[in-house]
Amino acid sequence: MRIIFATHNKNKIIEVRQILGEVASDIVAKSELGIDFEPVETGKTFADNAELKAAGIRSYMLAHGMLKDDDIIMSDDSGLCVNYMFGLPGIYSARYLGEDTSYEEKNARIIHELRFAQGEERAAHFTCNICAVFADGRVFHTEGLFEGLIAEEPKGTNGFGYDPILYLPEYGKTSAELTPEEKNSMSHRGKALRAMRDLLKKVFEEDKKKGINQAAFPENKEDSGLVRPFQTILVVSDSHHKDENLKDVLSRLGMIDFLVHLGDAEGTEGMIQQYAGDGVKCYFVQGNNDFFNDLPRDIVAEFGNHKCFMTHGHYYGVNFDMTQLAEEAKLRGCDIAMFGHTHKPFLKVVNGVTCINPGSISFPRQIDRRPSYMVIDINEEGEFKYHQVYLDRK
Ligand code: ITT
Repeated sequence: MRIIFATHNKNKIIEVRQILGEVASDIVAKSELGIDFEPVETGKTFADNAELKAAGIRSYMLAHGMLKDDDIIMSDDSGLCVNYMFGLPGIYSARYLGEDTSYEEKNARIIHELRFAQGEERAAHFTCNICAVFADGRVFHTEGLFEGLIAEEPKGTNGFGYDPILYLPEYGKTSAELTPEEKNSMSHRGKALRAMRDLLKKVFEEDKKKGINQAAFPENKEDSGLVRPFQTILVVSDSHHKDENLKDVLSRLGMIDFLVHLGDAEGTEGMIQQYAGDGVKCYFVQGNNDFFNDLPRDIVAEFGNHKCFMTHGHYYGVNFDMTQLAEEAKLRGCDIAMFGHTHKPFLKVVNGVTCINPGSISFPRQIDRRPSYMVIDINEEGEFKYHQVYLDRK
């Protein structure tokens, strides 16, 4: 089993090896595998960002044929949260006052911001969230805190970043005055890593009991007997800012070439693109709930032998029937019309145009209320094979 840790920070890798060495013999930094892909941290929490990094690297490895069946991609996101500053700099710790500003300046500014704060008002903590994404798509998180007070002045030269200003009253020292061993034994990252070590031990034991073999992950297997289609399109719609199911589908589906989102992503298009991975061409159209963006109302694109008209559907009366939609598709020379909006799966040829709705991946409205999506396999001849898929949950 191999752990790939998504970091540039050499000190982190040393600490990770010390703590997770018990559960994994092979721990490498992503750069050691030559991965220079940098997922963008657009999340609103440490957990979001840690997961974006790990899931992004997993997608990259999958797309580049680098992912082994029993790999675990891990990343962390950490930062300093100052109560008096409403939790800032928090997830913006590295970017606080600008990425190129020195930590002398950042630390001096925080001390200045707290010039009227006394005693407990100076409370602050480092947070570290660690995310492990398994090759088979499972995701686990652990979190650790390292609490103290913002010092009156920076002290100490060990550590890095904000260490000189986190004062630990019970030791009478700042974090930068601790030895590396002392800091690791009580730090946020040390705690989160030890919690991850214990969690992984449990997961491996459970897997053993259930007979799950980490190496039984079929999507990479050349000899699995599965014939991979020439190209694959994942078609989804109406996620409405609730992306858990879509994330799950993306991580389990393995390699896809295109992702079509037929509207009402409600602002998470960037996250979805990251989850899909760099190599996946994503198409997003504007839904009736997509405000403040410049997504196109309709898209026409060719896949295989087909020309597809993609639209949300509210401009073409799809709640009533598909004739207007089919007419518009024909006018644009398309033989396939993809739409969303109704939250109900649909596949029917209407006036010579194949009209497709994958249903909603998050808020289904058909009778059984199961979230759904569609996978279209394209063979070497450019022919389509449609798979309407339902998730076994509400
Ligand atoms: P990677 O993202 O490449 O792993 P990074 O150093 O940017 O490296 P984080 O995003 O986890 O790591 O941390 C963001 C910032 O939070 C970091 O640049 C520091 O300013 C601060 N920080 C996190 N942990 C810290 C610690 O133990 N001591 C001091 N500052 C810390």
